[in-house]
Amino acid sequence: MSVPVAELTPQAYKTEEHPIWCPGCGDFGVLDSLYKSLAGLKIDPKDLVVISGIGCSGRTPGFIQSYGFHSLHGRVLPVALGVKIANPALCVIGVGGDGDGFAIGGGHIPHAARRNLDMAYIIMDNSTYGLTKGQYSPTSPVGYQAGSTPYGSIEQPLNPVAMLIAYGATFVGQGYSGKPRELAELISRAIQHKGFAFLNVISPCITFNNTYKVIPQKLREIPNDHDVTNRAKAFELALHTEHVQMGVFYQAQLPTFEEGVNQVVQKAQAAGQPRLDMIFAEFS
Ligand SMILES: Cc1ncc(C[n+]2csc(CCOP(=O)(O)OP(=O)(O)O)c2C)c(N)n1
Ligand code: SF4
Repeated sequence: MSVPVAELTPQAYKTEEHPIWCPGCGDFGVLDSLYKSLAGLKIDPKDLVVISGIGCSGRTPGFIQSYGFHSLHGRVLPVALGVKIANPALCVIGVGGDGDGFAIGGGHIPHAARRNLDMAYIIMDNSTYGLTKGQYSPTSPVGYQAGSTPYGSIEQPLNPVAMLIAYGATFVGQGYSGKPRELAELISRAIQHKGFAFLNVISPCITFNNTYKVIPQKLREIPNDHDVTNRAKAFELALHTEHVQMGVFYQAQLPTFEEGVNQVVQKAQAAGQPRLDMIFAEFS
């Protein structure tokens, strides 16, 4: 059932389920920003699907009044692709951790990005595997100490923003859970973007990787004069990892995957190809 527009306040997107995250977890800030952004855009819960993988951040769909899919570890994007192709009118938002997205799910990101599926994908990046007690993740810094790396991680962290620009995402941004007003604005821009919108959100894990003292000193707004249509400049900016740069690095307009699929269907129908349901009917 549709919700009247006037009733779409941030509160309206809350479910009866209360987040069981540790008090102080950055994911609260991301969730709060999401509520604000959904209310600002007046997205009817019946038109919204929130899809996650597995992890602390993967619990998010349970806290948002919408359709939701808490899928398998690393499988946000294949599920999102199926949902969006089946019903392109839906607003599709993917959420998950840096481990979910860049470790086990890493193979899906380049393809969702280059296909330009029209969805927003939000990584809650705490540089650790929160749910499984703090093992190092693909974005953990060199020297990160935890149960699985007692002498410190020896691996260079990957750079999510630079990767997504290189993969061909048509919207790439970064935010911080501790700046919920700015983050809500970024999320709104990502949702409104027609195409694959990626947001890397630094979201500290207070229990296993407490970066609350470090991150605020590293925050920088992307300068107003940055040209978001210049891909080379966006990539250059993304390489300055000494700072956590907040804002939109890159944005471009390209045909979406759903538009392409629709054109293929029309061409096949014009060529007299049978529809899938007709083929299935032959075997029933
Ligand atoms: C196939 C599979 N392998 C491993 C796991 C165990 N596992 C669950 S969540 C997780 C990592 C969580 O880290 P992240 O994605 O960064 O999310 P966070 O908990 O930090 O939000 C792992 C390894 C699993 N559930 N399924
Ligand atoms: S373990 Fe870390 S990521 Fe998980 S709920 Fe607690 S603070 Fe958040």
